Amino acid sequence: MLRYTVEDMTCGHCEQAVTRAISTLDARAEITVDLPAKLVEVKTSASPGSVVAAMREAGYTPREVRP
Ligand SMILES: [Cu+2]
Repeated sequence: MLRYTVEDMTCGHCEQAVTRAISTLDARAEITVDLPAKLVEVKTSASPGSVVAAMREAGYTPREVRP
């Protein structure tokens, strides 16, 4: 499970854009977004680097949450 805080994800549109970006990378990814907490959890076989890159390309700034 990858976890990120995405401070610039501020509304439902952002949530959709982030979700779409990760889904485009891995159509089978399981994505959970907690918008009030600005938290994105991703279960994917894609590499963490590619997940971060996908969100950045969509215009957002993810920071990894370390366990
Ligand atoms: Cu937004």
